[in-house]
Amino acid sequence: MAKTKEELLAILSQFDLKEPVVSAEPFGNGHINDTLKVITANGETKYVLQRINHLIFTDVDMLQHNIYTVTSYIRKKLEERGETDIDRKVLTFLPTKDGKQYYFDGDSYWRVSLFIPRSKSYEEVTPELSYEAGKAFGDFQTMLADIPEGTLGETIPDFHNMEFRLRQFHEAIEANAAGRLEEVKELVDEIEKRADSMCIQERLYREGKLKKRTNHCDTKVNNMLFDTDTDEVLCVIDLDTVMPGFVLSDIGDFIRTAGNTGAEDDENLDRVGVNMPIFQAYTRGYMEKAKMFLTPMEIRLLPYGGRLLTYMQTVRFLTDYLNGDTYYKIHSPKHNLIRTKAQFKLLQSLEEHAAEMDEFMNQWL
Ligand code: ADP
Ligand code: GN1
Ligand code: MG
Repeated sequence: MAKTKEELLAILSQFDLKEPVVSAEPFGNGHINDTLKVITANGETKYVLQRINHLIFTDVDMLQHNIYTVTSYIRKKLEERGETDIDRKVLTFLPTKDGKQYYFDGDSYWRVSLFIPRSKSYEEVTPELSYEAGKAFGDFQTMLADIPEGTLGETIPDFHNMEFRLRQFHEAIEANAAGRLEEVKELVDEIEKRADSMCIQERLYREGKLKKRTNHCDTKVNNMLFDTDTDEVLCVIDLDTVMPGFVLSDIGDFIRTAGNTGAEDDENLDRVGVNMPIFQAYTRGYMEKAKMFLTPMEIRLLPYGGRLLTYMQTVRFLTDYLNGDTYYKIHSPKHNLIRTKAQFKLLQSLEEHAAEMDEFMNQWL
């Protein structure tokens, strides 16, 4: 439900803001939450206001507790390293006037963070920026590697569990709620063909050969802020899904988004394919920071991570299309189908480049 300017200002007045604000305007292009930038009387953007999608993040207490824990933990690590300008290197969430981590207005949940000045996010990166991003996401995992087990909850249970995503997919096929099954039969077959080979992580975990680590779980290229002056990475953002999971998530989603020569929802499939220099640069940066905690098996599996996350996203978009578009925000009636086709095309391209990508990993094995 859209809010009026007055309603948004009333929501903002619940938070312990340091400066008076005059408006909040749409910002970013996420598929789940609503993000707004908050502007002060002298026209400066000072805060970011977000409406949490509580149909998806059903335990808002856990969500905000996780985010508070993660940001405090990273802040402490940055202080120990003697870093300066820390308010631009980790998100700062502001409490409400009664000391809570979010505000509930009767139908929606809201949170406010400090806007990070002189920063920008990218939808596309160069190999240089990709290398910086790899280091930053690797460092993010490193900083959280010693967070005690059990500290962070699973904000969306089984979020990147491929077996679970396939179960949801099969339920959607069974129900055929929107009557769209016939239209997507070929895509369904392509997904089924690969199902078994895409559940390696869950099997290795059950066999005790793979452990869970703290992951960001949404390492889309636009979930990172770069310094507008130096193009160095400042800060990892969008922390809703930071939780224990399998390590391939955080390389996989970056390859899926930044390592694509087309867009996530490109209608021109000729544009979609893997961008090898972006993959190589990201992997180099990531390995520089993460090599010390990765096992040889995890290193070997990193290119598989790109295929897995692209496959998972194909399955998730198609599931939503079959269900009648109940999860992702869509901008046209067939948006989820368009997204599915573009992700599947990327998957095929990743499959074609699998041997070359595997070979690239040999330098660390
Ligand atoms: P979502 O993707 O769920 O909409 P994000 O938290 O990723 O939400 O924010 C959307 C966009 O807003 C980001 O890609 C980034 O460009 C910008 N942004 C978010 N938080 C900040 C912040 N604290 N400072 C500066 N820019 C921000
Ligand atoms: C969603 O909110 P956003 O756009 O960062 C989704 C991710 C998907 C992504 C696909 C909580 O992320 O898992 O990979 O869309 N987030 C959730 O673009 O489901
Ligand atoms: Mg985001």
